[in-house]
Amino acid sequence: MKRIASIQDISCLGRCSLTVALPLISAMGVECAIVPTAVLSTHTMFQNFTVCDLSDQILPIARHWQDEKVHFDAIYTGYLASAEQIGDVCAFFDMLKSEDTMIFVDPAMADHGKLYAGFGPEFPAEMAKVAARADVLIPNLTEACLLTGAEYKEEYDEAYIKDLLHRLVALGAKKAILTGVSFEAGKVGVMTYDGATGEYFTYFNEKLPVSFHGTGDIFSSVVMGGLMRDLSMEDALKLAVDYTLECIRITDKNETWYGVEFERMIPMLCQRLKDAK
Ligand code: PXL
Repeated sequence: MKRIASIQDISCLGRCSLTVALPLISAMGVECAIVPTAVLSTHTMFQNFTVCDLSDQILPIARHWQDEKVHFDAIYTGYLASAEQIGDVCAFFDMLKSEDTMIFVDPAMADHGKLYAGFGPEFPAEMAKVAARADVLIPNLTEACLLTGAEYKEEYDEAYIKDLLHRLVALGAKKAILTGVSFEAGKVGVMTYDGATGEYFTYFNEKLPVSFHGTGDIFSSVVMGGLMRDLSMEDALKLAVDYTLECIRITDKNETWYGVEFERMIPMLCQRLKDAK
């Protein structure tokens, strides 16, 4: 059985980060060890959320696991709670990455053109240090612009997206996956670029006229799980696009900040993995 470590926060309520990654990656048949970067009462779109920063736990956990000679097939980073944690997360890679460990980085810090509450303007340059270490880097358009200094646009063409992908690879990432890409009304999906082969890949499905919190974490977790279950990158991305769409489709549209009802669609994930055999 494959084993990964996921480094992100616990938002106790609101279906994002570890409360999404842990159940989805487990349901996909992959062990998911966790390194909580902080405990928040909710994600940061709620008002008056509490935060307990766990920066001082990252290196002690890493040292213990190193002593235990734990092997990870991937290390998946998501929301990091502060600029001060970035060095420790990079040290975590150095301590626990083996030759065959995939570094999978979702630079969860922004959406819809804006940084999440609590991050200052210096944060993206810090996150870029983690992004530089990625075998797979999976930002949305806002995060890609903040990481690379590109202008954020809501209207764009394929040349703009290709330029962003090249900039992400120039940061040091081996493969870049841009999420939330849309070239025509009613369709949304991904475009990827592999710096080693120079190949692009795109996949789109229906775009529903609603935006939910936490869907980026669902998307990344399914890609991570799919890759660990030996799906090709293309098949892992198709599964993530299709699964995220179905989760949005079935969810009550009045409660967007509680995230999507991904629990009800877990059988679809298991079925698609079975069909892929
Ligand atoms: O879904 C990304 C995310 C993760 N963790 C926390 C967040 C967010 C998005 O706002 O606030 C704490």
